[in-house]
Amino acid sequence: MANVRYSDWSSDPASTTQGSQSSVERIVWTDNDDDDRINQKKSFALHWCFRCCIIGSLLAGIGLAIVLTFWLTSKTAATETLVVATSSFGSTNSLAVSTSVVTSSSSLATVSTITTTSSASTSTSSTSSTSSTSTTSSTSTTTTTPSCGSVSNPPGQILNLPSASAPSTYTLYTYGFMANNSLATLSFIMAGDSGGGGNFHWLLDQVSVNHTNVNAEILINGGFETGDLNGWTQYCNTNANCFSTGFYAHTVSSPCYAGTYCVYDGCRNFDYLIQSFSTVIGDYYSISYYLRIGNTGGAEHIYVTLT
Ligand SMILES: [Ca+2]
Repeated sequence: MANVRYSDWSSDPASTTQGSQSSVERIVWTDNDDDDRINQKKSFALHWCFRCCIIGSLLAGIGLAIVLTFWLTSKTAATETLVVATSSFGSTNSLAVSTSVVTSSSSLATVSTITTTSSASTSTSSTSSTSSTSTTSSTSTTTTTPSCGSVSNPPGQILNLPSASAPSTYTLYTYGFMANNSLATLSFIMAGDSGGGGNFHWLLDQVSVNHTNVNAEILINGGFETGDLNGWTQYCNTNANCFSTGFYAHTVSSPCYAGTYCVYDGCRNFDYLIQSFSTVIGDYYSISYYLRIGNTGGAEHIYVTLT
């Protein structure tokens, strides 16, 4: 059986046997080499498939990690914005704005909008506080309305001058004092023509109160240059008390001591021209004024008082 099988390959049994054996061995070796190559190729392919799977899995994992990181980061930032906006304002409007931040990806632009709202509310509060502090000083002045008609020895006289002693040209009168109150009142109480014609009258100009500690004039319209009695208060300046319109104290333009205007008073009875002013207790003040009568021979009388 063995010779038949080997005769197919050689006529010399011996050599054939030996040669057949080497051929078989070669065939076996050839088959083994093919198998080895196939196995090597298979293992090589499997090796690379395995490596590709690992690399692909790693890349997919990295990509997934990056996507998850971005997603979680944007969600955290939006949540933080919501918390900040709600705690700062606590109003319904702010809550609506911050909710849109969560659904929107552009959280930075929305944050700037919230900042603008905050500054607006701050300026509103500062405006209201400013207006609340604007109402402060108001000085209450207590004045007593004098009785009209005849006047005799009023309090606080610094001048008591009947017509017999009155100058017919402008004469300077002065009076100095130290303040013992925070308010003082200078009054000119004048009576003119007792007959009511206004022929006999007083002329008054350049009234001044100087705060000598600071050398400052504190009277308003002491020279009457406004052309009226602005800054002064009048009493008893009525037709019934002064006989007729135009006889109680009012400004005229001639004859004046200085400037354009001065005061004329020809009231039949006494009328009052008063100005109050603030004083510093313990400080010194100097009162001065120019005075004369219009015509001699009448029954004029004037009291100047400081109260
Ligand atoms: Ca004047």
